Amino acid sequence: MPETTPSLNYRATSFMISAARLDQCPPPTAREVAFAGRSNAGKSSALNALTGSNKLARTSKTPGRTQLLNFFEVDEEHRLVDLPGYGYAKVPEKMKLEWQKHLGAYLEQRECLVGVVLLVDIRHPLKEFDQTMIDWSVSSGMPLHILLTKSDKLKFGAAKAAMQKLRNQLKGHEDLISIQLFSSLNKSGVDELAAHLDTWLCQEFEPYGNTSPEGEHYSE
Ligand SMILES: Nc1nc2c(ncn2[C@@H]2O[C@H](COP(=O)(O)OP(=O)(O)OP(=O)(O)O)[C@@H](O)[C@H]2O)c(=O)[nH]1
Ligand SMILES: [Mg+2]
Repeated sequence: MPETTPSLNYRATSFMISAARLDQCPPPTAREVAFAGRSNAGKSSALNALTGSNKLARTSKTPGRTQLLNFFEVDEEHRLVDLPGYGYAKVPEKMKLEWQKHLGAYLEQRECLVGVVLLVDIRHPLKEFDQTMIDWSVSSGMPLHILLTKSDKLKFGAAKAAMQKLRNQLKGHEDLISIQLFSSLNKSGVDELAAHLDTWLCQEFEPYGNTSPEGEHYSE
């Protein structure tokens, strides 16, 4: 981390509000980083590990637990957002489409969003949703930080190899997309994540302007 980057106290994070739609999100008066990923990838657990709480964000063995956009305030000027998990098979199709619509609207229209943490279970790398997020990051210029979660499920060598393989797949996008190992269970990778968030959240504010993950401009 550059010496000039201030560090935020993620342990002071508190829950703000849940939103089902973009128009229910809090006013865009603070810089925001969103945590995205397939259902059950470990988004809520990672937020809890980062903030040193075991109940700030609700986690569950039942995929699809987080169905709303949950906003957390690190301080008045910095927020974290737990996004609904993508791809939970048992959710009715109509509900899935609703989620995708709201998720897409948030990602493409939220002007205070400065980066997205994409959580990927290290044992199931780059499913369709992950690839869509990567393509969107590249086409829109939105920085992406990939957490290979549940790294405790693999031996260290295998986890490193999985990270290297992903690095090779994303070669050429190093300026925009970074990758690290992460485990909420044994808290490994938490400091690296915090340092990365600091560089995003504490940078000069440049409003983000906007294409959807599908690369299309949003219109209502
Ligand atoms: N072993 C291990 N299990 C984890 C880790 N992170 C999360 N889990 C488990 O994975 C399951 C899902 O975790 P959540 O944090 O609720 O996942 P999520 O991405 O928020 O899921 P949705 O809200 O459904 O999208 C829970 O049973 C967690 O205990 C990890 O680093 N290691
Ligand atoms: Mg969750």
